[in-house]
Amino acid sequence: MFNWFRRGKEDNKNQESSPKPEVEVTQELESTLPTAEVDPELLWSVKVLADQGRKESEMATEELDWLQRLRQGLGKSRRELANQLKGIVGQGPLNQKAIADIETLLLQADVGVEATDYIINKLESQVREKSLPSEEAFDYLKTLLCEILERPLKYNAKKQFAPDQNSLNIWLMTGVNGAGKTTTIGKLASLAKKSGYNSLIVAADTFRAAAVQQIQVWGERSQTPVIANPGQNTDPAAVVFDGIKAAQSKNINLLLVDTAGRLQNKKNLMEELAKIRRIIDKKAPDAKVESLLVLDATLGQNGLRQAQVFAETAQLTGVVLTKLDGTAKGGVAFAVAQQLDLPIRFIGAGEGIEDLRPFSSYEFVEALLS
Ligand SMILES: Nc1nc2c(ncn2[C@@H]2O[C@H](COP(=O)(O)OP(=O)(O)O)[C@@H](O)[C@H]2O)c(=O)[nH]1
Ligand SMILES: [Mg+2]
Repeated sequence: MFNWFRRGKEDNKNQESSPKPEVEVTQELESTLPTAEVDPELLWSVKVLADQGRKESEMATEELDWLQRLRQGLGKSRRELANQLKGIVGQGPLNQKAIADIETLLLQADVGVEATDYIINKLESQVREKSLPSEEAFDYLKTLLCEILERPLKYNAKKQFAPDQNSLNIWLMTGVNGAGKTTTIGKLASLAKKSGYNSLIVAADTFRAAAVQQIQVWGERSQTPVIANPGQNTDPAAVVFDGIKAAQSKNINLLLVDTAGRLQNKKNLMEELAKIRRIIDKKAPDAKVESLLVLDATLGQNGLRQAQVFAETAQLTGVVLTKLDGTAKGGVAFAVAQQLDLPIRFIGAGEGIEDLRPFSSYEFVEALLS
């Protein structure tokens, strides 16, 4: 079965921001295979999982594949950020000039003013206390970046993000058109199925007939039933109502709700979301509701500005960051955590059904900076 839940030591250590002690597991792998045959990307993936306390025997191929894809996907961001950072930090113990250069670099990488200020202040006070040799400085920087990503979790009850097995979970996907809501629902449905959940998709983006067809295709791909209303421009809240009724009668764990994202008609959109929310609160008062903002990473800070509209009205509980493959704006993840104060729950790095995974700040920072 697919491992949605993160196991072992990471369950306890997940929220600690300091990098985990390194385990010599990679040597184990190296010793079993001739060096020439070991793919460095695979070795990196094994090491990232091992550093989180995972045993090699517990590592699923899917996870190792995903980590490699994540690292490749973040390649552009890494080349922009990591290589230059290493260049600056590698010049010797951190000094004022280096810190100023780091600041410029972080701002260029869409990390955002607030998150950058936080990092720079921390670096400055650390340097005032003691000398920070290159390697130590780089590790400290990684720790700070993890800290930023994990901070929204401190007052956000659920640290491990998976559907509650004992109740109905309703996950609303919100966000502007083109952000990747429908695609994310398809990927989530597939992940849920592999993890043993019973899920149902609700086609509540009823504005365009094509949107309903698109989600039906994802329903077929993920072998997940789709509740939709025939006809165009029907009431999205009514479809959600049908979805809740179906979920309650069919013992469904997870209801994935696709919604419309027309920002041009902001008032209607927000009223629509509010109405969906009222139906849920009334018809499924015991359900665990998550309102996830789907955000296109390629838009960087601009996407964040659009998202403010949803943050104001959609009672958001988390973020799904999509399209991390092939963008140099991976740094926006830090701006999301810092500015929206929301935990990132999943990341998408590709258009395929397998290209979505639960978010791990440690893995993200490693993939971005190693
Ligand atoms: N490269 C890439 N494309 C994505 C990703 N997620 C979604 N897309 C593409 O983005 C486009 C818009 O996605 P869609 O799910 O229709 O967005 P929606 O309007 O928010 O429902 C589609 O062409 C998707 O294939 C991703 O993680 N990576
Ligand atoms: Mg859509």
